[in-house]
Amino acid sequence: MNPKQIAGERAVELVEDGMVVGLGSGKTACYAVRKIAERVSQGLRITGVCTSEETRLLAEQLKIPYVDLDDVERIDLTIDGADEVDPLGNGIKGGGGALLFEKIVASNTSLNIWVIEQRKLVDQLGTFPLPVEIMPFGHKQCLAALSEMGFSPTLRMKGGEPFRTDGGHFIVDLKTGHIQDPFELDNDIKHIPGVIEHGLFLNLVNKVVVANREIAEIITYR
Ligand code: A5P
Repeated sequence: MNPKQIAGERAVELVEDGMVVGLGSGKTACYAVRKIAERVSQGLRITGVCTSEETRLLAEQLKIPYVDLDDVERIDLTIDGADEVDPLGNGIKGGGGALLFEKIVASNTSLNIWVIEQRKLVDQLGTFPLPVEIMPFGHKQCLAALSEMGFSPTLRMKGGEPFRTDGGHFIVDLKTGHIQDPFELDNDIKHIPGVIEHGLFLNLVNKVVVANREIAEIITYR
């Protein structure tokens, strides 16, 4: 079976009746959403909170009940994908551009679970380009500031236009190389005017479901 499917479906075993569940974005999270829909059709009662418009459309199509984040106090459990995960359970997310809503949802979740293929486990973060969500207003100046920090920023494009996030912002992908201190980088990037959020998810994930072609293993970090 596809490792993304194995990881996504394994994580859904942790979903319990009555939970408010964060529905992640990306291909791996999509397998989890489909599995949740299957359990809902068999009687599981959950309330979903979506991390992107794409996931909201999928939840709608699969008849998973969902509400806005503003309609709940807290999310019990969120299942989401990731692009890289280090040995301390820090990660890079946002390959699909949903990082802002994903981070807001993750920050308001009691149990965060990431679902990944084994190849995404790394010794040090930074091989995957770090997505940074920025304001369209003054984006050239923001890119210049990121360039001065030595990151060779690339404005993400789609169909000849800058890619727009669900929040209406742009995404810049940074070549950071191996990140020695992700907490320092978090602080440095956030201080640039125009930066909305970045894809470093630090101290946020509780469990990671890691899958290869046959099995899924669960690593608990915090
Ligand atoms: C969406 O913006 C991302 O954070 C995804 O969760 C991440 O890129 C993993 O995606 P895949 O599961 O599609 O690899």
